Amino acid sequence: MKLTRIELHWVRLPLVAPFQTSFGTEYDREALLVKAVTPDAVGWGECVAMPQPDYSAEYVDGAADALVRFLIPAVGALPTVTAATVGHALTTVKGHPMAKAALEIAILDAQLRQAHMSLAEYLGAVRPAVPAGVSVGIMSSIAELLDAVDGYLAAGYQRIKLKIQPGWDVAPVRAVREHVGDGVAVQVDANGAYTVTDAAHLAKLDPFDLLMIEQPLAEDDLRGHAALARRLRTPICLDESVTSPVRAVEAIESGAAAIINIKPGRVGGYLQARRIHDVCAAHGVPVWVGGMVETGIGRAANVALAALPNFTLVGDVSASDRFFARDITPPVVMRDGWIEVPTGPGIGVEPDEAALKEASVRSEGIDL
Ligand code: NPQ
Ligand code: MG
Repeated sequence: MKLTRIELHWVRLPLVAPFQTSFGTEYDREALLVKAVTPDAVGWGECVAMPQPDYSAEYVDGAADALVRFLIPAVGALPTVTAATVGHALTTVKGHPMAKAALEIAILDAQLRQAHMSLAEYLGAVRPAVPAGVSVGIMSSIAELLDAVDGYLAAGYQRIKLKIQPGWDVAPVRAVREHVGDGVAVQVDANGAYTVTDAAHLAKLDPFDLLMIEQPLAEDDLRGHAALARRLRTPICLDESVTSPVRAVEAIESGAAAIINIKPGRVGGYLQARRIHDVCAAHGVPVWVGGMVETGIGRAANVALAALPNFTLVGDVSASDRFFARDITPPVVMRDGWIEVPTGPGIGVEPDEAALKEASVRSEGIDL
């Protein structure tokens, strides 16, 4: 395949409600879309970096700069390109996994459209639909939280994830567990807001039968997570800490993680995400697909990934309307708590011209 042009599209979509986590409150989603053009097909990818380096070191304009100055020229220099060789061509550029992931999936989407194959089939999907889970932000009161949880359960979500931080943890979790009863799957995510000295406090979450506590400590603190795991009954899941297959094995073997959240952007792409899925399977560690408030482009691709065999836990795989009144693609929808795996070529969706135009902030094209 010959790449002839790459386009970057900056978009901004208003959120249906503010989304607060331990690192901040978001009112809209500013995202970066990558379009790969070949003589026979075009493909789309989404860079999941946020406007500021709050979740990880990457941020939208930094990712765009890395793409324009280093990543796009590196793949543009290849005489011919397939998705399976993109990762290797980009190894000389350190870091920037979200930027790399977006470029790789745009190229893979174009390649699969040309081959009339779905991303799900390419990756090795084994189920036609995946269960939908939802991430619930930090609220200003417990009453407001219980209302939000009720709404998501009524909509059909099969698992609730509560965002926590110091000052918003034991009381809201207790309130939700008492409100929903024993039968509902609940887990929490701290986005690294605690330190290992909070172990005794976090152990107070143990009575509430949580599926897991996600990323309680800092990204680089595997040793701390392993120490914390020895103090908690609630299993620890790592998100931000797991940046590669090697890191996944370290997390598992050190006792830092019993479960792993896989986000293709955080680990440098869907192919690397599959490798982490595979090493976790080999270690008997279950995984689930995380979410980064993706538009329909990234969301559809995540649904395909979630259909692989070792994605046995419910992911942050929600319908488009969890976040957006109007998505830039035909919306990802949930029916009876399930989301169908796209079967069309590539990621199975493309931007709606009018919706993309409405959300557009600016665009840039690079001819190769
Ligand atoms: C997580 N995601 O698992 C994150 C992080 C996160 C769905 O909880 C705008 C863009 C807001 C990306 C908030 C979920 C976000 C974001 C949180 C990502 O850690
Ligand atoms: Mg997380």
